[in-house]
Amino acid sequence: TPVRIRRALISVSDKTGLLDFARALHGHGTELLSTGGTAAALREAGLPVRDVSEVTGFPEMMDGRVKTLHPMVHGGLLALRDNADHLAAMESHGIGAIDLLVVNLYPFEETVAKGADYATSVENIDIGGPAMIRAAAKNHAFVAVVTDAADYAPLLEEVAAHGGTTYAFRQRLALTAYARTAAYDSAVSTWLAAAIQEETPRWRSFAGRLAQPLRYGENPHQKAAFYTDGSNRPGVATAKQWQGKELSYNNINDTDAAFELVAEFAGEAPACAIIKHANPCGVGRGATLREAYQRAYTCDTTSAFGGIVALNGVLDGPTAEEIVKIFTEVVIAPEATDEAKAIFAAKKNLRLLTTGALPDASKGTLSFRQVAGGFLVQDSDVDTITASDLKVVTKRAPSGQELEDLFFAWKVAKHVKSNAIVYVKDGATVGIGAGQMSRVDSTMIGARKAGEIASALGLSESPAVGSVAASDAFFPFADGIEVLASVGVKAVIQPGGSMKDQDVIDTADRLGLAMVFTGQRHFRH
Ligand code: 93A
Repeated sequence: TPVRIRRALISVSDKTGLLDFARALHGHGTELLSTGGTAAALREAGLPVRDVSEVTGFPEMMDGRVKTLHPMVHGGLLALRDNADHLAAMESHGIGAIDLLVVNLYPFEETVAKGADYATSVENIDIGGPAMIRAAAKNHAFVAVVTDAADYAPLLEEVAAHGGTTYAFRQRLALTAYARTAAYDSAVSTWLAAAIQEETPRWRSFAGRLAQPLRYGENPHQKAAFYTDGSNRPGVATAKQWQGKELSYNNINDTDAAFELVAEFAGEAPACAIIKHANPCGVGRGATLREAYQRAYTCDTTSAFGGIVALNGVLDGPTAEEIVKIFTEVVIAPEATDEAKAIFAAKKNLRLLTTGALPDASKGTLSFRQVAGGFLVQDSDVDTITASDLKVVTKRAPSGQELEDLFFAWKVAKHVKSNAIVYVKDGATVGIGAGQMSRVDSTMIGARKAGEIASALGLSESPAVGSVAASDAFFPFADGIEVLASVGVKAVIQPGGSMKDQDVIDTADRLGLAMVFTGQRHFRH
């Protein structure tokens, strides 16, 4: 039988929706107990409310650190209503049963995100709230616990329909409650790890916070949700969405891939990446963002349709005008001008996200991959190379322009699924081969893509002629080098380290290619 809500304890930092909810409870005959600020808000709205301090017989003390941590509260939450001993204990100590707990916690995550100092952050670690939440959730056989304002309406509907809360409903609230306290403690742990610059605890603190249930997952028959990790890294998780439909699972995944790629070009010339299925189909830089976009688009005009566009600078009007010429799912940039926003406003479905800043490409977070029975955790791939890391292995060294393009190609290759081969000419990709099981296939696909640009633009020769190429991992055989040379590639960047390196170097020398080894690989699966 449903549990009638005779008494509710309400203690909320975020008072959104509180008054209507409390008024409705009062209307159902529920007695309201509250802590200081919450009680004051209810009283001001004319609702009858009892102070927890009256129930405990202790004032709130130590700056509020101790308000609800008392047997009169915890006994009322934890007592089993069908246990004679528990009932006797309640009776002899005058403990009243609490049937509903409504708590939202001190805003620790928000406080940290605002850049609060250490002491302020510590003071925002809620102790009494999580203790009550966990107590009420444990006793879900009898007690309902609401930790999210989104559950106010469902709770009232439940009460209206059943005269109280059903067991199934309380179970659901309990699991939400434990997810919340787990994420909360995880945020504290993550913050503390960052504050003391200790890497190890990060590995233990990955209970995320539910940010948004998604309509579905990668496919419509898969349920999905979006969780944030409390790191506040600028990106799709923290972005402001100005317009367009809700982001989908695939949108979020692709938008992240796009933005992390352009973050490689922070502080450099305007750069743009267009992503499809988590791979770039074009990356370009230019004197302006508009030019960077055009050059990224030109790399693969077919695949760019319905793509995700990321920019490393402020989206301006001219760039926006260029982008709206074709159908694009999402545009993400650090900022957007009013002019750009006005141009996008005419495209209702186009989602515009701004983040305020680019993420620091040299500082990663953790990357997760689920496998049956567990998951893999690793640092995200943040290593980069400088000129001093490069080893010229061929007779010919790359020219200055080639070297610049090699660096560009290498940065892009890091963001392409393996096996990755990236052709670049004058600061723009001209062919990308991604996700093949053999490296030579990726090499041929990239070359074919370059050929398609030539026919699309009516060029007499493929832009692969005179280009450079990056390979995310070593060439196991010389065949890939032969393909590159046959389409006109002049210089190659790759990790090196194959048993056949000598063969690969000899082939490059024979075909007049310059080649550099990075000693570092960028697998991405
Ligand atoms: O400082 S606490 O950890 N000590 C407590 O005993 C306690 N009890 C409730 N914080 C405590 N709370 C929190 O106070 C609740 O989780 C809620 O976030 C907040 C509500 O305070 P007020 O009603 O004064 O606005």
